[in-house]
Amino acid sequence: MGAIRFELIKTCKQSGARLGKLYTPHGEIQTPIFMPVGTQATVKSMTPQELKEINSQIILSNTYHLYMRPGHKIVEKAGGLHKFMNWDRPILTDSGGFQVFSLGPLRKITEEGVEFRSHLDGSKHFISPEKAIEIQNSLGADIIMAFDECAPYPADRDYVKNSLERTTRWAKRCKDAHKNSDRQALFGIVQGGMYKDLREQSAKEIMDIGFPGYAIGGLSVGEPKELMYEVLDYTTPLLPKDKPRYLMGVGSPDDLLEGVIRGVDMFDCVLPTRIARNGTAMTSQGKVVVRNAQYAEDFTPLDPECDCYTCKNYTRAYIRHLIKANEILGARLITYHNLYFLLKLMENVRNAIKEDRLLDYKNEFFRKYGYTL
Ligand code: PRF
Ligand code: ZN
Repeated sequence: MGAIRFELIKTCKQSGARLGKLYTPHGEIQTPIFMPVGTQATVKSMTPQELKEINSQIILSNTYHLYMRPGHKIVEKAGGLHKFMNWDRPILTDSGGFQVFSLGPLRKITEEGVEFRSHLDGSKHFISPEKAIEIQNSLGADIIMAFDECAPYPADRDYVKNSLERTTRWAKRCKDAHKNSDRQALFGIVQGGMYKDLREQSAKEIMDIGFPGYAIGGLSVGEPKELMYEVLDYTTPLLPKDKPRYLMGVGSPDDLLEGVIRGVDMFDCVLPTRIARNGTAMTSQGKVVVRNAQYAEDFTPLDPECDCYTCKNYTRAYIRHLIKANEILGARLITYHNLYFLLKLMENVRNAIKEDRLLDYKNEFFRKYGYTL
């Protein structure tokens, strides 16, 4: 018995998008879904109670950060990540591969794994595929990720080919090291950069190893949006229809719509929470940089079409004041709204798929929203 079961409910006749249900040890997830990011075992500024209020079904956390601080052994002692952070719904942990590679000059990649210096105190550490799984087994998330290498963009073919082949060998080692496959589903990650034949090679190799779900990594790494859509156009059809598909690190409203239409079921991104903290809201009319002077006397809500707690009770002028004064409530109120906005968008997307009208919904959304984010 595996840890999860995926049910493909239907495919939208107009767009090809998928509607599904993912059953996990901590409950069901309606897909397509957006996963708020809680890097340090907290979705910045949001209590689990608030996350539930806005219907977050699953959140993501990070192996690398929790390994460095407070340490996976402490989280394990607490009874696992769910208990530690008081979140009883599903959690997915990313493997740390991507985060470690983001450290730039602080890291060295070998066949064995990645050596790096801590972003906190400069101390030396080593993460191998086996270690990434050991840490994720201690954290106890419902879905865990293979340890991969995300090639930078741009990167030449030889580099990308070597890196995807190492990612395949690491994926096999991750599967062999995984101890809790009855409680935690390990997803494989397809790499291959922007090269069609390399995406095909990676998808085949990762699928040959066999996983209960597949992620598409190596996208949204600085390439033009059109190129990402093109890679998705040929990559998602390579993946099995009966398993969930997760596009890693993607979460602007337009990318969510374009991804869903290309057959993606799961997304995560720091974008809504990150831009909230510097005073930017995602709204039905595009992004509103509420920090700007033009909103100083604007006594309307962040998004007039939104019915979240923030929009029902506070004005742009007030939230702008909070942000300018560096008051933490400002970041909290925008974070709450931005996550509500994306989760609501995904709910609307699921309803549109049900009724075979996702392309109509997308066109209507873009007409109002513009293409600003
Ligand atoms: N691999 C992993 N995590 C990721 C990515 C990846 O390629 C990306 C790429 N956008 C985001 N997060 N393990
Ligand atoms: Zn709102």
